[in-house]
Amino acid sequence: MTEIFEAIKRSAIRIRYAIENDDTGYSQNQNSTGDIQLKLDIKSDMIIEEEFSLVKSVKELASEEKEHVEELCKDGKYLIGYDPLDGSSLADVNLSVGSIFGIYENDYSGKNLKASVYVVYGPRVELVIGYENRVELHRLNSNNEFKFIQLLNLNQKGKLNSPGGTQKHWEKHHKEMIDDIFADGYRLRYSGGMVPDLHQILLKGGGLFSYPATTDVPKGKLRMTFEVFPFAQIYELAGGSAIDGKGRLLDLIPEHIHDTTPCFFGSNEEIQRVKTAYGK
Ligand code: AHM
Ligand code: MG
Repeated sequence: MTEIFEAIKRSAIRIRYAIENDDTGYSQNQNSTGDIQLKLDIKSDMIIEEEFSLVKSVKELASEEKEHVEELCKDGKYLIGYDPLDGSSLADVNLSVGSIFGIYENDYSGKNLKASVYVVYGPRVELVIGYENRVELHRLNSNNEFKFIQLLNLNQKGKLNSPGGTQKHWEKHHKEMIDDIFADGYRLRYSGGMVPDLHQILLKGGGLFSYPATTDVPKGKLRMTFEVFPFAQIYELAGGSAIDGKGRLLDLIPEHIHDTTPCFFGSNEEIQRVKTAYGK
């Protein structure tokens, strides 16, 4: 596992350089979700593939930017599901973006997720690892080395609310729940990038991030393999919860690597509110 974390760190340093120096415009290509890819999406994907191709324990890659899985080392043990540059359309307005990695064994189901990592490219570059029983925060220093900073844990209840999805398409029970949360004094924090939004909630001790099913997108927007499962594991290991409205996100099994799901990540009190609202 250490050599996988090291490959992610090397990728992150190269991606950071590309974000700072490359063109933030669109390419001519579409990804399998139908999004037009940015040149930075393609470059970040290529960097990650290059770095993982040096790691013998990596059997296969599944990328948000690739239609099909890609076999690397046939005797490898791990499958990596990753989003090379999540929130990439925020790079041209200089907001934070991120990379997300799930390290799986056998298949891309939540229960076979062994470790999760994300990187936030913001004013500073930070890397969070969820592995075994803990969540670690690392930060890139001026020598281009990631240094361990601290363990991360969520409080039982937080103060921040990040409600995703187009509001005019929210279901009635979802809107009522979000209104209730704000009526209790929670503050709005939503940048449009799940990496910085979930990172903020994690570092500030708690709150709720939601990307629900909506009338226009009934299965939600965020993808299980590359985005949802890694954050679900990190939130659970930090002492919080992650559900789809009914049950635990990590109990889901995608039929296809690009499958999406409604998702809620947060500290336990806020997730209890979601269960109550969705149980109605
Ligand atoms: P992307 O993988 O195409 O960048 O999309 C994922 C992003 C998440 O980071 C973010 O939470 C969500 O899309 C925002 O969607 P919306 O613009 O609907 O709020
Ligand atoms: Mg994404």
